[in-house]
Amino acid sequence: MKELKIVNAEFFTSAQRLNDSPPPDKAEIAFLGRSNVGKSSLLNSLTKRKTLAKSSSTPGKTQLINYFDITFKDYSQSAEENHYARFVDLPGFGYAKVSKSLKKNWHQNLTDFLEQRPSLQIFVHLIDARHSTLDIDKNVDEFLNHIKRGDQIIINAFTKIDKLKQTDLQKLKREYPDGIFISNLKNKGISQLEKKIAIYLFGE
Ligand SMILES: Nc1nc2c(ncn2[C@@H]2O[C@H](COP(=O)(O)OP(=O)(O)OP(=O)(O)O)[C@@H](O)[C@H]2O)c(=O)[nH]1
Ligand SMILES: [Mg+2]
Repeated sequence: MKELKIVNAEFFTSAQRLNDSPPPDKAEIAFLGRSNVGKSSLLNSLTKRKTLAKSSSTPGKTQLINYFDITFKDYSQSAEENHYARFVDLPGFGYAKVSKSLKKNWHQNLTDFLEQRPSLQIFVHLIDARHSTLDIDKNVDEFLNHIKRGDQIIINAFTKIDKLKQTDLQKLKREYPDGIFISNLKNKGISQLEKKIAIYLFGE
């Protein structure tokens, strides 16, 4: 049984769209979801680097496709083998304070990227645990299930569970038995997500 942990994370590069993205030469994990849901914060939690991805209480903080090089170390082996992947922090869906044409442009860039990037292996769809039934998230889920290739998986990550009552959290967990339940504030669900990503990419 492998014991994979993230041991290093570095900013690699930013892109505006698929066309100016770096060569797809590593397995990639995309973090997507509504603006302000906690995508950049989750990336920082996973990598234990508080300021690696820029997070902000103002929605619309992440405006580019940001690539981060991630190193996993396998502690189960005496040789301590390394594995490599790339995290992709994406702009949020549904950010209202930009012009209509810019919004349309972003949307096109995002959907093209999600649909056509050959190296994408995992979609981590972040959903605010307090608002788990919004139309926009249903649309994202439908879209992802529609475009998903055989070699890809979708992980539903419910964020900000520290703001949820225990009874509501238990209900949500029953509703989504395969979900991951995250608090970046309280460091909950992070190692579970790390493990799920590592097992999918590099095996048990
Ligand atoms: N209470 C609580 N707040 C959180 C959590 N995760 C993120 N936040 C806060 O939510 C706000 C948005 O976080 P970001 O990580 O910037 O969200 P984002 O999804 O990257 O946002 P955009 O880049 O604008 O799309 C920040 O003020 C964070 O501190 C969490 O688990 N619990
Ligand atoms: Mg962000």
